[in-house]
Amino acid sequence: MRREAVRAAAEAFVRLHHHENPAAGPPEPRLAEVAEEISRTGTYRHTPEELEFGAKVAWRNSVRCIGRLYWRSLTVRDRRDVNTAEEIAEEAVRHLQQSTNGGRIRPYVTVFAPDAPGRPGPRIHNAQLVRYAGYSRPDGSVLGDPVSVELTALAQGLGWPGGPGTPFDVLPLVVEGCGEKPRWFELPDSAVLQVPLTHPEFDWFVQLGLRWYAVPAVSDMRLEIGGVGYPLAPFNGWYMGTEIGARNLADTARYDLLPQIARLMGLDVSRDRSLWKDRALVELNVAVLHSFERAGVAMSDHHTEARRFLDHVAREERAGRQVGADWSWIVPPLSGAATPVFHRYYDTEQRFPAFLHP
Ligand code: HEM
Ligand code: NRG
Repeated sequence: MRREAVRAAAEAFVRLHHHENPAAGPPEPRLAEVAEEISRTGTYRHTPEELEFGAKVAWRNSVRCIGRLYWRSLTVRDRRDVNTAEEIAEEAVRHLQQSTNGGRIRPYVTVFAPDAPGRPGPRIHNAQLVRYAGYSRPDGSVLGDPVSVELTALAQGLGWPGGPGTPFDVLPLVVEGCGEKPRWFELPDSAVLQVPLTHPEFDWFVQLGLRWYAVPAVSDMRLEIGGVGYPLAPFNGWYMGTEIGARNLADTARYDLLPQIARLMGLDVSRDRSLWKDRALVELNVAVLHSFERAGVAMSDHHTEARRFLDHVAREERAGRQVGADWSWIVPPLSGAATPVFHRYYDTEQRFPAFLHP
């Protein structure tokens, strides 16, 4: 970012922070301090209060996120002074352990060193802290999660020997410290809570051997606050069931399980009109919600989360703020029109601070 752009973004952010937090006093003294630091160094250091406020507002501004009602409850782990791959991996493990909280998942973000002029911050190459490997086979098929084929090959190229060879092998973290080469780190079992999937009525379901991890922790988005970029700021909340049941396990480009489940249900898979895909989808989603509940792991359903989102929009409007939202991401991939978020349109403007795809 050019110095002029940093200055403008910093000013807008400092003003927003003081506007929403009157206890911080008038913005002028801080504006002068930040302007001086930018002139001298090309960037500036956020106070811990600014970092916490900036991360919360970045969540609040995430137009694709239906879970924003609780944006104030985000816990911000300030790890801006952590730079080496070893320490980053340790902190990522602690992030998972603390946010998992035995199944009572809490929203967390860990913020690592920012990009500075001539000195890019650290990176984790994984899209999420926990994901399953996807091994390409010679016949072109994939063992595991096809979305992870690239990362799996990268880890193997760095010397990762591979997991036990199940469809659900947890990937190692591939960490690139500031100015270091990428290295891999195995996640300890104590950091990866997983839920085996069962169905409340179909006894055969357990034999599919399906499972999913408890905590979605996105690690490939850049946190942008007031002209400062944090390339590594993994965040998590809890899952909405459809993310797993209607996408990860169902998409043809992912685990593609609908044909197998429909056959086990005894449905006619030779005709689209039997609605075998729809019926299998519903039962897979029933299994996901049932299994997480039984395991005591936090998860919401799409009807509840959609209602909460509209509560959030109403609450924000009462506070004088417009909520940006991307309809195609907010509407759940199952029973869209049976949820209230389907039946309206949204302001689509991207506001800052923000989580962005690099
Ligand atoms: C996206 C739910 C917490 C930031 C999403 C999506 C869902 C969701 C369903 C769409 C995902 C997809 O279709 O692939 C939730 C729930 C939460 C939660 C139930 C529970 C607390 C958070 C937190 C943050 C966050 C804590 C950040 C601090 C985002 C962002 C995206 C997103 C940036 C877009 C991801 C992308 O572009 O790939 N969320 N979320 N969410 N959420 Fe949330
Ligand atoms: N759909 C992805 C996860 C994306 C983020 N979803 C959340 N975020 N719930 C998947 O793994 O299925 N969160 O921070 O809670």
